[in-house]
Amino acid sequence: MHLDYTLYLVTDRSWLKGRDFFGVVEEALQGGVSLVQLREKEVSSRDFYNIALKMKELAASYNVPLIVNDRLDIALAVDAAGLHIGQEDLPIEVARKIMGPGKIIGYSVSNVEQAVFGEKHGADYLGAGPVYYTASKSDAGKPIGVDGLKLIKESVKIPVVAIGGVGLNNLEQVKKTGIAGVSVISAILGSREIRSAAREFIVAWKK
Ligand code: TZP
Ligand code: MG
Repeated sequence: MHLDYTLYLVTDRSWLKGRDFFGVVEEALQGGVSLVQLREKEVSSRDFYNIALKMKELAASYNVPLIVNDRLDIALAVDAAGLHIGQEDLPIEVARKIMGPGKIIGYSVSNVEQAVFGEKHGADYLGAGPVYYTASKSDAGKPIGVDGLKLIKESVKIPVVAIGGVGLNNLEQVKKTGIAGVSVISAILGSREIRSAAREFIVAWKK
């Protein structure tokens, strides 16, 4: 399955500040987000399932696929396009075996060794970072910088998406590394104008 990684929104409800979750994501979709990852760290399985089902339908109405963070069972239960896993989650080949060949598996990496490992074990794309400092993930680790991102990008053939502190202020530098797209939480969800924030990313990416 081919995915458009240009503007990959990762959800985080702590940025909502009272706004409606689906309303906010819909605005981001209207602004041009090309892929959505549902990332829930503190909900019950039932709630995760219900949210995922609704999010998948919402994204689908904009022709955007849904990727589920970490929870393979939820990804399968709602027939999401794929699953995103990190270094502490299920091994890629185990996830692949259960998900099947038709699903997308994304893998979080911070260095070349992990990137090469991920590609070798069947990941479809890599989320590389944190590129810059981020307040959105407490255990994100030390920023790898644009140089670290470039090394990762050059070490694999599969698409690489930059994550961590990516914003309009640094998009140009990040894009120069040849990556497939950017993965963003706060630069979109922390914005007061969600739709225009997303749109500005798309415009800047196309420049
Ligand atoms: N993984 C690495 S950094 C990060 C995740 C989930 C957080 C990205 O959030 P932001 O707000 O775009 O820096
Ligand atoms: Mg994880």
